[in-house]
Amino acid sequence: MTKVVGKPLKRKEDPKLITGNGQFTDDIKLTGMLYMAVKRSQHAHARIKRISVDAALKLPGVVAVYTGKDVQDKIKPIRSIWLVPGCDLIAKDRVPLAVDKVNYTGEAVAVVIAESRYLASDALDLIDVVYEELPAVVHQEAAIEGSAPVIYNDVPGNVAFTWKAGEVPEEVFANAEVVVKQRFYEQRVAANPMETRGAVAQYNPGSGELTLWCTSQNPHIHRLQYSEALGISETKLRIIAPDVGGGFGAKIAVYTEEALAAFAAMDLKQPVKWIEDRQEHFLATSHARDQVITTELAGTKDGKILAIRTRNVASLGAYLSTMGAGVPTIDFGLMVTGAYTIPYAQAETIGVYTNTTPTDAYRGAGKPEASYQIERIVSLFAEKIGMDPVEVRRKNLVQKGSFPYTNPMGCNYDSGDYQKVLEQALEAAGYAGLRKEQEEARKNGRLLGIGISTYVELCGLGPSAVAGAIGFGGGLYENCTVRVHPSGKVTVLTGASPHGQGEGTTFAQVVAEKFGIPIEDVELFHGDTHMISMGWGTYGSRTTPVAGGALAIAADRVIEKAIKIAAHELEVSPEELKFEDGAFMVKGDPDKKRTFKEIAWSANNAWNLPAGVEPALEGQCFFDPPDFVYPFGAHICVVEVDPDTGVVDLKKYVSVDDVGRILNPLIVEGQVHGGLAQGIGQALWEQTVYSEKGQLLSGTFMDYAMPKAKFFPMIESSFVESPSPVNPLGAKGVGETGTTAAPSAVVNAVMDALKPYGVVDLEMPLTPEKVWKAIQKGRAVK
Ligand code: MCN
Repeated sequence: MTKVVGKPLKRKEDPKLITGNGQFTDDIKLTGMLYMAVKRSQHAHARIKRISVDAALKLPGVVAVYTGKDVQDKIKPIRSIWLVPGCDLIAKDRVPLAVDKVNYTGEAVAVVIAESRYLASDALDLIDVVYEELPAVVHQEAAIEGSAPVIYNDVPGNVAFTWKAGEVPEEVFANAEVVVKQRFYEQRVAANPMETRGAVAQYNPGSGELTLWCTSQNPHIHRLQYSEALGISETKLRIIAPDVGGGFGAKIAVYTEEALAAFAAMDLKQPVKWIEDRQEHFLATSHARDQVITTELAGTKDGKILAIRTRNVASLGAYLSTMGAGVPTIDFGLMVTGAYTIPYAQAETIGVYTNTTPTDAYRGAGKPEASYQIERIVSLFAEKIGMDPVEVRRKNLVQKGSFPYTNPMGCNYDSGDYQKVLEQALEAAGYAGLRKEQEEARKNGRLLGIGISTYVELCGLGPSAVAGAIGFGGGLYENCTVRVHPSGKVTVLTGASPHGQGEGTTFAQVVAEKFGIPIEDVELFHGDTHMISMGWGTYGSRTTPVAGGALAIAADRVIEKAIKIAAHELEVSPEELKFEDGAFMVKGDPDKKRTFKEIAWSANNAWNLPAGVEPALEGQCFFDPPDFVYPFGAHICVVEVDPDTGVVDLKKYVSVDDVGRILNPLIVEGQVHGGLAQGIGQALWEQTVYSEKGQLLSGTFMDYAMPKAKFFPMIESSFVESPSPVNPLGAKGVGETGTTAAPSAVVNAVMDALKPYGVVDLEMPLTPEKVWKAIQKGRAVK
């Protein structure tokens, strides 16, 4: 049997999806199904004086209309689950429908249930809501000024919390030879998965069971929260995440529309479907980033970094979303020192309510922000002391041989050889040659820039004890069942919930190799709370390190049991057997053997089992890893800026990543490229924009610039594999590496290109207009 782990196999799940045979939430059609549409506020901040629904109710085909008052005693607010401790957090939970006041444009005020989606939509126009507009505050820095409108009377200054970690003694900065300080703005972005959110709810009034198909990255968390919000037992609530067309973090959060569809289905005793349209998605699905980060670095003239101090003013939006407080605090703050051995670090985050859509996780969640500020400030430091940015990195990167390395915030970087990764990237990019080329280009007035990012990321979320300590309202272990059928075919059940990442293939590779069977014989099932006892979902690049760890152990348990049965049949002791290439062989007598398939049949028919061995062949594991994993990488970006138009042309992008042991290099490369598209998208094009009054100005794809394939050069990716010691597969997560690495690599490159004009920093996205204006300003100064 050839090895399959580590092979670039095509994804098993793709033929179904690319031939249009997937089943997404919107594909579900049930008899007697009704449709829900949501009436949303057009104001960012307003008192609701009156809502008249009579005209909507009179429209033929409209079955029901619910307002905030109708449901306030029936659906509880959706709690945020990440209540970060020690920061006096004032949590404002999402209410199902606004009752007295709306706090952001797009907030739901009523829902219509009708016989068709179109009727439901038409009826929205017949609902008359009378508002008294209030002054709104959109930007977090404005929101904490004394004169700002207050959104909640019990949240003075709109400050939801102030969080602090680490401490830098004052004398470190006071005595430092070099201090660099810069304000960075991580602009607000939207996740924009191809499939928007949606739900189909079906209630059985006889049994009291509610089935909710929804676009979820973590169905068990959705079950936990919707059972609480709707007052229905977890045993009666089945959440199914069917095929999910991407999530990128936005489908972790627990929202209210799904709960409203479920409530309506129970109330009307008919199935109800709600599918978000793209405009609603821009308005109502969580946004991300939106953090103003001021970073100070203390260092020596010869390039040693002594301390990092950050202050992050983060916009939470109008409510505290599911993981809203954790992203700019724990996720961000613990990683502010990046991949460097910096003795001192301090992070402070101020979480601020604003009249905007709530913010939450988006691919990387806090780590791209942490990585951006450290990678930018390190490059600015290099600039200030006149040292090549590569040299500064070489001097400060965590050294090979010092793993596990504990950073000043207490994170234990698991494994790696950061120098090797950096050198491989420099070699692949032809760094020395590039610098020469740049010199020549500058002589000719061409603006060539080279940017470097040596990021490290915290992912593979677990262990549960840490989750408890940081106020994460759940566990972070993972659950896996490996079930061997009588025919020898294998079903794998995981508590994770992949939605595009490809574990249907990589997990099958692991099982196929362990059992010595074809990969076609293994099927992965996920995303159904009635089928899988528990799980915490797919996010934080945790599925491979954590759920994959559970998978490996569960598969080993199957082998352990199968060996006992084979030994019994072959009349030898289990110690006398070895299991290789799908056969249980007597050591020294390999012809005396049983195949995996034969033992699958024996175990399941149970005719002749050894004493004390139960029938069937199934292994289960709840794996709670001892620590997180820390992928590392060195990315090099080359750009050329057109001085006349400000257009940034991406000329080259090289990535070298260490994501531990790789299960499938094709999928891993795809994950890196996907993440890069989003990371580069943030650097150059994407931004969610509000007007001063809180109107969303980027509510369509005409206004929100998504990355397009034609904008990218051929990305040159390669890998270094340092197995992680914290899980049985030795894997680190890969899903978020690109979004974490790319923004600083690109912005460092553009700033390098603009160096002749004295430009130090520009806020992302680096649109042609912004870049052109900076060049004009630079020209004026020259
Ligand atoms: N893998 C591997 N070897 C490794 C690490 C990973 O072969 N050493 C493979 C995995 O087995 C899996 C894929 O790479 O097939 C990604 O695995 P992992 O890094 O464990 O990440 P998760 O599966 O937990 O996915 C979450 C991550 C996150 S946080 C976001 S956001 C994200 C992402 O992955 N959203 C995605 N990738 C996405 N890809 C798609 N298509 N759609 C999304 O919504």
